[in-house]
Amino acid sequence: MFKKILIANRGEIALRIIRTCKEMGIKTVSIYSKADADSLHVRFADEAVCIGPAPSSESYLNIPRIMAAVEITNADAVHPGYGFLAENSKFAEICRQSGVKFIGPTAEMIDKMGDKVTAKETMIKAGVPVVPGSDGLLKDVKQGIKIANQIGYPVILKATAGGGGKGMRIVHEDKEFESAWESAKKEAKASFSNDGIYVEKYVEEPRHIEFQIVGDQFGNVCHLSERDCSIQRRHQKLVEESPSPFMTPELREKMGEAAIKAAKSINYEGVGTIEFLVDKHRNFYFMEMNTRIQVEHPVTEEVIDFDLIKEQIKVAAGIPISGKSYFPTLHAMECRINAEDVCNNFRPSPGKITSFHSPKGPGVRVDTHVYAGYSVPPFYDSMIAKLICKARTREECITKMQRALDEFIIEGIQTTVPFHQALMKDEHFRSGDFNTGFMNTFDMDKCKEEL
Ligand code: MV4
Repeated sequence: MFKKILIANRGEIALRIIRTCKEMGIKTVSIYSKADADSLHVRFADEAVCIGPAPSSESYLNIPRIMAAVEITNADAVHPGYGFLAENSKFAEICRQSGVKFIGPTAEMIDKMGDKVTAKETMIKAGVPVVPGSDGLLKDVKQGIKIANQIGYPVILKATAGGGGKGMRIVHEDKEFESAWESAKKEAKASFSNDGIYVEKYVEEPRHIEFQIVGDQFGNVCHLSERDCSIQRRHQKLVEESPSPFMTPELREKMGEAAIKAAKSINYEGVGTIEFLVDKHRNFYFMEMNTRIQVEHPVTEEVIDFDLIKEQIKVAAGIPISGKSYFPTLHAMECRINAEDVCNNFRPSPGKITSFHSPKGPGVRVDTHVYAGYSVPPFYDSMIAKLICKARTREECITKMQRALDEFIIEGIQTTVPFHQALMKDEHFRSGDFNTGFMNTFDMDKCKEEL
């Protein structure tokens, strides 16, 4: 087992990793930027190294500085968390070459899934369902229009280097195709320095359902059931839950099997997520694979009573998994609490938290790095806490979430708590009748009544 893990991250996930390391008897090293000197991840780690000024490019994204911290502290493994360098294959490779274990998959696995056309080809070979579309990258507009007519409009143009919605365009007819193509290409080039575009049938009003998987170094893969992440705004998830209200035992069986096939096809090592689009007829299609621990991992931890960070560290250390898959027997839901003003288009609201009280009680978990007196810096992600509730049924879980949201006191900044309070009252949400388009029609004025 590792003796000392350097955590190449900040915020709640850095704390989350430190906690598991402590329980496993592993020493921890935090790195931090000048903006994070007062952060709890700095206080709770055994050692902490300031690696640079506030901008991520000079701190949490700066590989040479992080490697210097690894060297001076003699850490034998690096945990990247999520975001920052978690899916950076260069970083994973530099760690490997330096003799430090990157807690996650190999650079090759990251690259295979990071390029969407390669990932899709890999899934087709593995027998995992994908959305019908072009066979690889599109050469030109003419070929694109031809394929669009074969599969039928509407279609969606996607950047092969994409993810998170950048370089994506929905096209309804031939005459829209060229301008969509030009702007998708331009956006992809600007965002990823890669303007490769492919096309597929546009799945209307899909649900986003993802499967948590774990693979070990011996080729064993299991799934830990699904999470429904359909409540999103501009590709930012707001609420996640497990099980999905749309799931059936038959569908879970089929999707779980496909998720395992997907991970096995690349000999996947580590924790990962297979994202699927699910249409209203319960057809499902591979969308992307995330080769990291995700923000919403606690939802799965709560429904199957599992420490996913511990599992991640164990497989990285070469310990085999049991290989059996898990099914949720409880219901869990996570609300992301962001420092954002929901009445002003979710505008970031950094600043000093003057008063802070987090909800407690049976079935309530809060993963956070903030406290009264903490200043939310304007440089990073605006998520300040995750409120996770679990109960025996979805209905009880929502009731508990409402109770917990009402207990939250956060003063000095605006947060997304009022949005979640309004959402929990929404009839469509409560009945499980939603898809990824939900936020397009949600009446944000309802949040005002919660202030
Ligand atoms: C799609 C789709 C419909 N049809 N692909 C969004 C981000 C990127 N990962 C892929 N995305 C989508 N791909 C086809 N063929 C709809 C989306 C999509 C979406 C997916 C999941 C969650 C939220 C979403 C919001 C808008 C669009």
